[in-house]
Amino acid sequence: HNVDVPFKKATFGMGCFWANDALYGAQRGVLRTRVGYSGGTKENPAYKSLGDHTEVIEIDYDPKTVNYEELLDLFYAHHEYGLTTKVKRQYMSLILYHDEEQKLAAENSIKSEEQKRNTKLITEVAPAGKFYPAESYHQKYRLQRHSFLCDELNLTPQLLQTSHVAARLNGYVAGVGKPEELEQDIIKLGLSEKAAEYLRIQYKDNIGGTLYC
Ligand code: MHO
Repeated sequence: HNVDVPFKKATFGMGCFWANDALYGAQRGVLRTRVGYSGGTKENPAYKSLGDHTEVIEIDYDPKTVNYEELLDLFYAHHEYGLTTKVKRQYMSLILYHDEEQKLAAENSIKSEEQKRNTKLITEVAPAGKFYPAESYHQKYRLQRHSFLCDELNLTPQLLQTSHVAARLNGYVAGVGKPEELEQDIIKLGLSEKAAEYLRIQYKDNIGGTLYC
């Protein structure tokens, strides 16, 4: 479940976090993901009482394998409600940066996206503050629809937020990721033949489909 390499964090709000958990989980260089609430001031928010927080995904990534700019490209390519129409804070377009380098990259990316699209974006940029993990049933939401896989992996509530293999599989069951990386992961993650076969079928069924609910 664990991959022990140096990592950086990235935090994004881009609509319902179920989709984004799957989107990022199966990307090259993404080690772990978890969804939660951040960007606001309310203490101990919950799904039913978010206050001024936003649904965000927190990504642990290996900067040697994927860079922040690539994660930003995905950010702009996958917004549930688009990038120009204002939505409620729960689903707002939000980049929470973890250092000055990310801040600069985020600000530059907005400028260049605005030029490319010839329109103003609603995306906001702010420093990453306290992150409140969402309730367990929101973590790896797509994967949790497949109890066979969750049982195979012995997933616990803790592992839903920290497991490398859970992050990857949560993407693959939703049809995200490249087929050759799926095959590499099946070997690297040591999946059983039965789990591998199951995963391939889910992946094929969902590839190219919408990630949103
Ligand atoms: N459309 C989903 C959104 C869930 S999400 C975690 C629902 O209404 O349940 O915001």
